[in-house]
Amino acid sequence: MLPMPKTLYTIERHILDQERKHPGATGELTRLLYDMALAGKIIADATTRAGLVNILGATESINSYGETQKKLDVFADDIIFKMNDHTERLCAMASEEHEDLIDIPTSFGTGKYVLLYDPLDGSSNIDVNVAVGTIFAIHRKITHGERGTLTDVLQKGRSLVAAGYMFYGPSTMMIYTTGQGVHGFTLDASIGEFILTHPNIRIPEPPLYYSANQGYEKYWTAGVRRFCKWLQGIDGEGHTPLSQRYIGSMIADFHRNLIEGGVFFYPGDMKVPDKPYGKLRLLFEAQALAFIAQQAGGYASDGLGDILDIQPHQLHQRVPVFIGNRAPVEMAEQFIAECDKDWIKAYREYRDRDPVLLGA
Ligand code: AMP
Ligand code: P6P
Repeated sequence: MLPMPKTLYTIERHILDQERKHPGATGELTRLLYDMALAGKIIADATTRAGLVNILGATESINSYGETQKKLDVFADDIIFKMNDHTERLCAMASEEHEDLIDIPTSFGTGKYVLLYDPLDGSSNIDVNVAVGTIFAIHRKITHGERGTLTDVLQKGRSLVAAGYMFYGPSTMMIYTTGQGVHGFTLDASIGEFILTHPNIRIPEPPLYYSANQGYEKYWTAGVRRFCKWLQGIDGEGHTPLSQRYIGSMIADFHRNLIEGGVFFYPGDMKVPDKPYGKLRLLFEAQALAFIAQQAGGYASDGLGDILDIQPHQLHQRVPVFIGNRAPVEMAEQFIAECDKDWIKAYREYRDRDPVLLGA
């Protein structure tokens, strides 16, 4: 039994204390956040036991990106759906693992929120026991029908009500924001509670790390290559190099830079000229982490501007990501503006398309 923590301030109490700042609140958002914490506990338990109960490995199914679905991400996706499909707090859901909008079953009523989630980000690392995570974002319903539509989902990150992630690492953590700062909780499995361990997280200065897959450097644009050299103190005024750390699980890489100071980037490139947008997903990964970074005093950019200001045009839209301390992210924007005119033109044509509201 671990020694009793000095303050037994659970995530449920923290969420409830935040609600008290909103006198007209009905408690719906509070209970939605509770449900996400519970889903995190269930997924954490399955993740730690995955190797024992043979839910490691891949299913036969392929997700909407053509990626083989790992059994654990199917399990995680199912847990989050079943946690939320009947609560009458949501008008729709959207998951990285589902091609289309997920409707609330007609047997249940609907509510005023939309939940977007990546049930198990970094799942390609599961079989090698590397930390993975769940990412979620919550928007308010903005259409007037009873059921949610794509219009309710394709909202700018600037409109988010809440966002967070569960991090299944040596400890299981849940980090979330509702626009009142960023707060981190560590699961005490002996009592089954997330305990406040990281109140009011602020990204420390100066940045110490950079995280990027330099195996792709040959495909990077000139501006991104110069940015990476700048981070190493090679290009520019030769400042102290940042240490390179790359796990290949975005939550793990992002979390280190949130706590220690640093920048993560997964840029767009010109390897495939009509796909200049990189790999990461705007609605299921980038918006939530951009909201968290902003609330922690950092910044997230697609290389041109704030990710929170991007108007999504499709559910599975991709986005280049530079996220962490504001100064290095702004340096990336500067190098790209100076060196990457062709890429900028190609990416803008993709990013600034009109929203596809089929099924709206
Ligand atoms: P509700 O009717 O309980 O869903 O809350 C209405 C609004 O009050 C929400 O959309 C938030 O803007 C705010 N709010 C309610 N509960 C919380 C909470 N636990 N943390 C932060 N904001 C909250
Ligand atoms: P690469 C995991 O598959 C993921 O979506 C993110 O968690 C991670 O940052 C990225 O892909 C890793 O991609 O191309 O470096 O293996």
